[in-house]
Parts: sequence; structure tokens; C-alpha cells
Amino acid sequence: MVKTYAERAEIFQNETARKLFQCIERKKSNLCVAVDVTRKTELLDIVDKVGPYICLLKTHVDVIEDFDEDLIVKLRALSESHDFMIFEDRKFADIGNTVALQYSSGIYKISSWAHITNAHTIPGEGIITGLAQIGKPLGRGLLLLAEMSSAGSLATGSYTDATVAMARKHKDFVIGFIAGRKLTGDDEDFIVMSPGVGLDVSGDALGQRYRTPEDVIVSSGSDIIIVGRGIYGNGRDVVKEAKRYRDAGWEAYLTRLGL
Ligand code: S5P
Repeated sequence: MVKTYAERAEIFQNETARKLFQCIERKKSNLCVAVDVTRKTELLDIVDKVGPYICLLKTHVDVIEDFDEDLIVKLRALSESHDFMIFEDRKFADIGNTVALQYSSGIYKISSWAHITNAHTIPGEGIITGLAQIGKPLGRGLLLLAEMSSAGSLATGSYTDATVAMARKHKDFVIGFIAGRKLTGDDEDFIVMSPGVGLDVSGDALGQRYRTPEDVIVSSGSDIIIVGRGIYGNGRDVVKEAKRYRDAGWEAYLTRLGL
């Protein structure tokens, strides 16, 4: 039987995963918004508008042209007031020693504010142990990129399988995957977040491919939809679109539960 988010919240060893599922249940939202804009004020404005409808904000902090500490202070305040968590989509991809530095240091000090980050598994298991040295004491969670939404992705087949095997060895820190579908049985608990979700178009000019929330959640068993330009792109009404995707994602979840 398919478990509810609330039931699954109890199972996780990792505190961040538990809190995320509790937040999803509280807000009745499995929507993660990806806000890929380049100015601080634009980012904060969108986040303030969509905040009530999301469980998770996904950032690419390195595309912000006027980044400063104040942005982090404000994002954290919005995460508290609107009740969502923060996922910095850093896609680490280096040896353990280097990623530990990239995660904790430099301009962004990602580990100090992002509840969740993610990593490619191409370097091998050292990338997880390196990030865990920094993130575990802070109660952070890591997602592994097991599949990608872009056309021609090499993250398939045995690469995906090896990524799942790595996750199983680090269940206290690895909370799940970026993937297009559920990758493990119901007896194990990993969160699957799926990007490449859109209701109006099937792709972009640079290889992105979109599927509907229903396809991702009902047919493929994913847990969280990641939506970017479908919400904030092209002069869209961001509040209206955020509600639309939140509703579509939640209805798909209820369908999956058979309700
Ligand atoms: O396979 C992937 C993995 C990620 S994290 N495909 C993706 O598109 N992403 C991210 O999801 C990507 O970096 C972007 O921030 C977001 C999708 O944005 P959209 O505007 O195409 O919805």
C-alpha cells in the first residue's frame, strides 16, 4: 500500500527529510519552485508571492548578480514566515575534499543556510562522505542526481542503479534522489524530486523536457514536483500558477493514494 507523506515522515533517520514531509502534509503541497532569476529583488519578490503554496524553494545562488549576505537573511526569514525549506541546487561533482570546501566556504557558505543540496555521483562515494562531514553535524540532507530531465542525459541504466546503491549506504545523510520516477520499493524511504514539470509546453530550446504533475506523481511514483518557468516565466501570474501547480501536484498525490 502506498504510504502517506505523514506516515513516511516518521520513518526517516534524517531530520531534514522528516521536517520536509511534515511541511508537505501541513501545507498540502508537494510543490518545489525553482526560481532561476539573476537579481536579488526579483528572487525575493517571487519567493514572497509563491511562499504560501510551496514546501520547498530551489535556488541557484551562483546566478544572482547582486548576491550578498542580506539575501540569505531575507530568504531565511521568508522560509520561516511562509513555512518552506530551502534547497540549493549546487550539483556538486568533485572529490570529497573539494566539495567539502565548496559546500562550507567561499562566498555562498551553502551549508550554513540550505537545508538540502544535491550532488552528482560521477566522482564516486567520496563525494557523499565529503559533503556529509560538513552537512551531517548540521542535520542537512543530500539528494543524489540519479536521472536528469534533459534530452540525451547519460544518467541512466547502470549509472542510476549505482547511484541508488550509494544512497543506501548513506541513509542518514542521503535523503533521496533527483529522478523522473520512484527508484526503490516502498520498504525503503527515499524522497524522489522530479524536475522538468510543466502543464503548458513540452520542452525548451535547450533540451529541457516537460511532463505533467500527474505523469510524474501518479504514473512514475515521484514525491515532489519541481517547477520553474512554468510558474514565473514569460510574464505569468506567479500566484495563480503556483496555486495551479500546487493543486495539480496534490490531486495527483491523492490519486496515487487511491483517494
Ligand atoms: O535533471 C534535472 C535536474 C534539475 S535539478 N533537470 C532540471 O531541470 N533541474 C533543475 O530544475 C534546473 O537546474 C532548473 O533549475 C529546474 C527546472 O527549471 P524549469 O524552468 O525548466 O522548470
